[in-house]
Amino acid sequence: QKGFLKRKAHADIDGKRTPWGKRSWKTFYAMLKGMVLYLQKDDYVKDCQSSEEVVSVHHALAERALNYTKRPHVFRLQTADWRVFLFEAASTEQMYSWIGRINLV
Ligand code: I3P
Repeated sequence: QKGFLKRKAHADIDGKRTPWGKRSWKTFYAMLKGMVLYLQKDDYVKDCQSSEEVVSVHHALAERALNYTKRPHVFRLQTADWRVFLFEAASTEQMYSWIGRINLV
């Protein structure tokens, strides 16, 4: 699973609220490989090692972010270490595809 996603950090480790100044939406080229979500600046970066950010989705939960109404097709990702991210997909179909793939891991 690969594609562009916009991400907003909502909570950091242990569920602490992500501070002001670090909560804005950022675009990434995302690749899910195994239990790891690699977030890259752009799709020309082919190798995962140069990823800007690496998020483990082992024991993570993805679900549609129904409470977040400012943008369409947004899903929420809660990690095992209680970080929370919101991800905006390009379509509802892509949103459900990401949710399904993340929860399969
Ligand atoms: C955040 C940025 C986000 C906004 C967030 C702000 O500011 O404007 O777009 O979320 O609001 O804190 P910063 O860039 O300084 O981190 P929304 O797009 O969801 O409004 P929030 O603190 O209410 O989450």
